[in-house]
Amino acid sequence: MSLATALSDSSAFLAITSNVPTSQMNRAPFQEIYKHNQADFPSVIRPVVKRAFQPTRVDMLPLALRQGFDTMVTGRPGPVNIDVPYNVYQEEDEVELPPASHVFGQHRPGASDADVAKALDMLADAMRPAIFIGHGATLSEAGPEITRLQQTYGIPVITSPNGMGCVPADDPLTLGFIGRNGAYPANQAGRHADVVLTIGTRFDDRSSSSWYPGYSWNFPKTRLIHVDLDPQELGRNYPPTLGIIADAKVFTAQLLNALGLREQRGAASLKKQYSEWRAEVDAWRKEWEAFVRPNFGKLTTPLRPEFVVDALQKVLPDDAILTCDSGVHHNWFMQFWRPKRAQSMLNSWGYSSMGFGVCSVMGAQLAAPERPCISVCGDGGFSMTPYVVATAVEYGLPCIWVVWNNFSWAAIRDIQVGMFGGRELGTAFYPGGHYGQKEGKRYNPDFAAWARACGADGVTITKSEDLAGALQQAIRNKRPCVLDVHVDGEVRPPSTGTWQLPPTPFKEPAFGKPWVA
Ligand SMILES: Cc1ncc(C[n+]2csc(CCOP(=O)(O)OP(=O)(O)O)c2C)c(N)n1
Ligand SMILES: [Mg+2]
Repeated sequence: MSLATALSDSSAFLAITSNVPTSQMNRAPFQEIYKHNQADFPSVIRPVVKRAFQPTRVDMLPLALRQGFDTMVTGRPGPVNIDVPYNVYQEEDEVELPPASHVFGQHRPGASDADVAKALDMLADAMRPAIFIGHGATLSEAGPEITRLQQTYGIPVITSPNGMGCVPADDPLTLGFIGRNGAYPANQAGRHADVVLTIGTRFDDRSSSSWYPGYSWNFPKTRLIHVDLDPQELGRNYPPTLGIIADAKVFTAQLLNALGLREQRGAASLKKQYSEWRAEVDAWRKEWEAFVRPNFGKLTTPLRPEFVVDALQKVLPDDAILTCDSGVHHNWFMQFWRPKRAQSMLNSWGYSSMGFGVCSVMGAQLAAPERPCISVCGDGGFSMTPYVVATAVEYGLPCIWVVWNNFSWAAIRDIQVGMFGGRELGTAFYPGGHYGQKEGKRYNPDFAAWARACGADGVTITKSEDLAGALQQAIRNKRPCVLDVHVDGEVRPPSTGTWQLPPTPFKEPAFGKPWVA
């Protein structure tokens, strides 16, 4: 599961696994997978790693380690497995270490001059350009260059959740996420743009309204410049007008350079050329704000989702790291969270693995001991991996879990309710199961009591007024803490695009409507 998550989210992750002693291979000892090949664990995980290595002798280790590390970090990063038989850990040999890797810090391919010139021509011809950035932009640390492109030329930027934080959260040209759970101005800009420059994105179903024309995008009528380090991603879902295999940071710097030279040579200002478009985008942004903002301040029991997002936004310092789990709580954060720094909102995007947000907060805290690290996770996800609290206590990690407790697997319940005329089955938690449902009572373990049993702090929050103070106190305490926040599961995120699990029908957006170019 963690390897699949790492593969789909391009995480350099070395998994050292262990296998049976070589002398026992094919004898079916304890824990050997042997049906088709001896010690065959690498075959089990092959689909979810960039490469699996199985050094069966000590003298094979240096090369396997060197190749494993190189594979993990080169090109598009990803997980690598080194599977080590038990005896290899203990045996000795005279080995020759290969020379230091030539890979680190190098291999950042740029675009050809001809392609940079083509991209520049397309932007110069555009009246309604938009930039769409994803995880590739984050991993290559292209934020400063993309921000310069955004601000110098006045181009709106749409961000996938893993691209958020690369551009300034408070810039009016930072439009947020696109697709069903995106922000209205992002979908409007996506479907009305005449040229889209996309950097390190995949156009998956969630960031494209399941590819239905006019909901988020209008390719191929909209011309597309698609930049990615991974050739497999170019043209997967939309054929680009111009496809460029390059590192996000290197390419953006090349483009900035070319654009700067063009204006130095006396070309008309592109920022001015795009000014009408910016006014349109700004009007959409204001329309959206006027629609959503009133719900942010409502004091309710249980709490309204928007209130929770807003309270975290107000209380958490700019350097906080948020790790999100999978579920409807994540949809609310995709739509409304505005991370202030790159890599400060960590998501399981491609695989959407429940438990990721619950556990990854400890990794974040280990990597950034001085920064507040907060997991926003569902009651369902937290129930899958509650042992994390004990681990955090053991290692003295002051992580905070905001358990978004809506007493259900709400993401799944919402699909059922939407598709089956308001009915649900097995997706909300009641004392006595279905019989309890009739009485209207809800069930969940007492998560705050569990935290205290582990030696952490635990607070239950049922009133809006109590959330900000409890969160501030938890940050001050610098101790692991669970805030069990009771959130209203009947308030659903307003869709601004669409999404479909074929063959079930898709829904029209709750706010705004499609526009086919
Ligand atoms: C490991 C895993 N199992 C199942 C799913 C499918 N799934 C996605 S969201 C969800 C429900 C999540 O419930 P909860 O954690 O309470 O979050 P909520 O949607 O209520 O905010 C499920 C079962 C998944 N993404 N990952
Ligand atoms: Mg839930």
